[in-house]
Amino acid sequence: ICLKLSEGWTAMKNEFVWGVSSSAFQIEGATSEGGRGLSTWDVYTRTPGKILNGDTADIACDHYHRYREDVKLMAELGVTGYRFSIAWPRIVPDGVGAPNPAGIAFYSDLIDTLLEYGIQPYPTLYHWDLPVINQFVADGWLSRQTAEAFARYAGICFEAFGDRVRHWITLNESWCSAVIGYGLGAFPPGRRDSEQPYLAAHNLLLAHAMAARTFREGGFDGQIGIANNCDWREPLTGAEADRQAAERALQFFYGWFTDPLVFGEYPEMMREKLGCRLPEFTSDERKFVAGSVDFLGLNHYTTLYASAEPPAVGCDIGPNGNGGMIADQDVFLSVDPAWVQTDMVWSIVPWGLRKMLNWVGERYPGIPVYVTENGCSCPEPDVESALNDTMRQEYLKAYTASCLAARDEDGVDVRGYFCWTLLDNFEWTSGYARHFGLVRCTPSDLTRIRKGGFRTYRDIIAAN
Ligand code: PNW
Repeated sequence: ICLKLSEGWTAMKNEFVWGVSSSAFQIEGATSEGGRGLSTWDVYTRTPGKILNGDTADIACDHYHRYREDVKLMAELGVTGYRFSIAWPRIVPDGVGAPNPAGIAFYSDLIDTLLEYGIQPYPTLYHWDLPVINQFVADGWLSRQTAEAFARYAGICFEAFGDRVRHWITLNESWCSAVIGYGLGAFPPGRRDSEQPYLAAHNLLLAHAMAARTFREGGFDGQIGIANNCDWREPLTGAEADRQAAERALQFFYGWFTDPLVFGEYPEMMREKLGCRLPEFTSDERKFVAGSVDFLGLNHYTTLYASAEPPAVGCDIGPNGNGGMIADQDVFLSVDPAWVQTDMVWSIVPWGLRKMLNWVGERYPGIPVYVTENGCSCPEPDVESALNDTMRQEYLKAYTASCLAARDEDGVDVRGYFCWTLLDNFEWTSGYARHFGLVRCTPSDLTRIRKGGFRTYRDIIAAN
């Protein structure tokens, strides 16, 4: 019996998915090839002053032409899963009209190539590249029309790739779409508003739920989930007020975008605090919004302290801190000055991932979780520094250990870990000045160069 049990346990452990994550806009390039339509990010990157050094994603990693080489790199790494995103403007160039066969063919070939190498595809349907028409005609995520157009586009993907894809992710980091896009004004459409993030979030949630309904009613084989981001919030002190502040911060971050999809309602605390400023789901909507995820994704990078009162030190933590609509949560965020930071100015706090996974496991029992992004950007001005990426190597060892501790010691149902990311790429408003890759490449030298972290991650995967 013991032998059988241990065999069963080994089989379960072996099912753990080790993967890498990426997104279309950040790696593909070829922005005007293959019938691709324009996205809001194309327009934004071409607007002077928006992106560091005026970088654009027109070449990026040229993955559109080099995807076979990139899949080979993944095979060498030993991953069993690849989370990539499908560019909506490649599949439906004008957002709402006829599908584009060349776009469908590109992702179809990518999926076939992955399967040839025994790598399972985990496509994300929306990683921020909204077709411009949905922005300019429908006012983007402020309109329900965009959610409806998204569900239609999702249906086209299910039809085209559903015979080979078993795990679908609808939206990437809706918190960023809503808060950075409509609250802080740093992502398209660049709004700085205290109310729009709540409406954008509401339509994003409806978009997910409508797509999930299309998926389930279509009778496709497989599972559908979402990738929500959340950094850990640790109470600054043992005081009850700080514990509550940390809990509030987590509900305003992960709970905001997950509670409705599990329970059909925003977190009670948010409803109480925001009152009529928070949109409501109708009772009909609640029926298909609740229970619309088969699994949860967690994109996690860092940790901050949370407190009810301003802390004495370390309160200046940048645009994700206090202020704007973020003030609604009534929480002060700070860092421990002793924490080492990456060049995103994100602190390296590996135990935060374990606590975060426990929080997710407790709040949403019975739903499997995947770490859909986790990784580290290091200062790498040249090839030599990329080869000696000690910070990334240590980050990956510590964060994967923390992830596995949540599973093995705490019993959280964590099914996989996806490192962000395979290739150095277009890091949104930071252009090419940030380096998250296990492999170095730049638009001016597209040669793929394996970094030290590539070998570290390969060894972690080999040791399972
Ligand atoms: C995520 N923030 O972005 C995205 O899913 C990736 O596309 C991105 O490359 C990766 O993390 C690294 O940045 C984020 O300001 C962008 O809190 C900004 C924030 C968080 C995540």
